[in-house]
Amino acid sequence: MTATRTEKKRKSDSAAATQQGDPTLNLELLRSMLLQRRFEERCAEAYALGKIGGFCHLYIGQEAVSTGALSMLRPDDYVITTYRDHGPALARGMTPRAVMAELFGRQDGCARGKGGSMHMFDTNTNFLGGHGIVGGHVPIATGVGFAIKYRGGDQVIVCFMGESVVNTGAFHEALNMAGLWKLPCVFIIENNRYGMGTALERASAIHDIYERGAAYNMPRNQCDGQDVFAVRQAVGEAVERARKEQIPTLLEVRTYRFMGHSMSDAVSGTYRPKSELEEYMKRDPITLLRTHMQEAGQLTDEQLQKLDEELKAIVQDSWDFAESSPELPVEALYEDVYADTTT
Ligand SMILES: Cc1ncc(C[n+]2csc(CCOP(=O)(O)OP(=O)(O)O)c2C)c(N)n1
Ligand SMILES: [Mg+2]
Repeated sequence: MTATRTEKKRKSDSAAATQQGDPTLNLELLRSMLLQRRFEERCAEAYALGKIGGFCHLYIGQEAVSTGALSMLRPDDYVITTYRDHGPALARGMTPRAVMAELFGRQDGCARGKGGSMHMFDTNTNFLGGHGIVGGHVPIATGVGFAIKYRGGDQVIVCFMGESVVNTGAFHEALNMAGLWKLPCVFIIENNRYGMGTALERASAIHDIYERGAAYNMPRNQCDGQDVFAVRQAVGEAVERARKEQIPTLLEVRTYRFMGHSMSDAVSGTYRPKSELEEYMKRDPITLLRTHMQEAGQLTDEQLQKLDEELKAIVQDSWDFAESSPELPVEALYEDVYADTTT
């Protein structure tokens, strides 16, 4: 790492440290992360019971990325992500009911149950999906960045992606255009070390993948994705640059998924040593924040238990809501295929 980059990282770390004293903010962050965790634990259960069908990729272990990043946005900003989208959808403020009903394939889901796990969408929160094609959504993010600039707005778009995305052609085209045209995009690589069962080192010629930003003349940075404060700091800088100067950023956030790639593979898998998983689980983002708050006297055991019970009840409510929501009739298959642009 060059001196400039080391300096940049240190700046991020120290500024992040100064933010850690706000108990109200910390409680909000904890709440957001714990909601995602409790929600997805029940998703795994519902999947095993056959209530959720199709693909289902859990976000467990990565919650500090969604919560940290999206806590730096305004409501009128935009968010787009991959199929690993339940966590970001909840962190953006989509209701657990709309997300769970979508997972259950029911008509009160955000996409009327037609999209399922990989396709959370919500116009109220400017959450633009939930995309199943690896790399396919990155050009959309660039397009949204272009639209913002064309209309003279000061919003930004945050685009999450896995680290495997950086080896797709769409990534290069989209980042080149964003860099060339100076679009207000914050590209966040959630580097959880694996693309399905393939380790980053077996797939990418370089391993500090934020360096790829150099090819697009883009500011770039790397931060610890298990530390919600570090994510907030790094994303905050990128968002400000995008909003005020319309300069895009490539940010690599180092994280880890605690579950398998999707519900179809085992928790650990044969592609990664159990000891590695255990080592990363010691840096559970929720435990890190919770411990920080407890040590700072910002959270008692009773408060934590109360919060946890409240969130479990919210998730149970979303499950009950999803179960009671009807399935669409078969004829509805032909609806929502084309947009009516005549009205
Ligand atoms: C174009 C394309 N190729 C292959 C796949 C199959 N596929 C689904 S997820 C995935 C791995 C992606 O890994 P990464 O980008 O690191 O994201 P993560 O799953 O780790 O969040 C692959 C290869 C796909 N969905 N799209
Ligand atoms: Mg990955």
